[in-house]
Amino acid sequence: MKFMMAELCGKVTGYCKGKGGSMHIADRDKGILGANGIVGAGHDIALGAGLSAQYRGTDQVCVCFFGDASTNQGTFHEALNMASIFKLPIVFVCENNHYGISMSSDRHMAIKDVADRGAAYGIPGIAVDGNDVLAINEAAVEAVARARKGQGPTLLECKTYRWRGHFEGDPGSYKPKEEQEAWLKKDPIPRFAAFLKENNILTEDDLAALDAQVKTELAEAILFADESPIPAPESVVQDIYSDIVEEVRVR
Ligand SMILES: Cc1ncc(C[n+]2csc(CCOP(=O)(O)OP(=O)(O)O)c2C)c(N)n1
Ligand SMILES: [Mg+2]
Repeated sequence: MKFMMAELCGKVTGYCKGKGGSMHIADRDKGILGANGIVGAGHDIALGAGLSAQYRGTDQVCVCFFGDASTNQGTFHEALNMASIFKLPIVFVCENNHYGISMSSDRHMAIKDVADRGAAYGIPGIAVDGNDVLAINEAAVEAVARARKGQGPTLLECKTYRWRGHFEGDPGSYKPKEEQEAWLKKDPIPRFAAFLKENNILTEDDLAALDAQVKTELAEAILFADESPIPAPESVVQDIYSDIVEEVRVR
């Protein structure tokens, strides 16, 4: 949490030394190849990661997260086709929040379910309630097992909703009020909390303690980011692929 917060604030202690920012957080030690500011670019990066895992004969599975609108990009279709014919160990997870910036999914695609797009490539397309933790877990476990058995990729569509605007400062006035209200009632956090209580897994006190723990963790992360230094100006030419910039600078 604290390295992530530091990265968001452009601090040297961040995951990418403060040079990736909110769009490009990566942690290769954890197998996180990074987010990408180019909508649709992640599908092809995942394809490469899946091919690499298969080529090296590991039991790794690449999990690729993306939005509903990104599935209209050519990269999505190319990646699904190639992943399918090579039977690559990839789980394509679409977080369908029903909007691409201000455009609703009803307007940006002619079908209801992104999951249907799997059929065009011979890939199982599974649509699940994206606000139900256990439903997602069940579908994900199955998709990962399938990938590990060498049976190829799965397209998992998790149907959910974007509560706020596309960015802070976007009032989201294009979202119908009734639609917004209906989705707010499906908040996955209280839903899962209720499940845990009903099944005597956690008590009300346990949940309150968990809540307090998360708040503390967040406060510590913010403090860590606040107190961390900004990167040195010369670091702008470090950690890049080419040394040309360094030569230019030295000259
Ligand atoms: C190639 C490209 N085109 C356009 C944009 C501008 N853009 C940023 S986010 C976004 C919408 C993405 O919607 P979706 O894929 O549904 O993801 P969400 O933000 O809803 O999670 C667009 C068009 C971009 N970043 N990259
Ligand atoms: Mg979206």
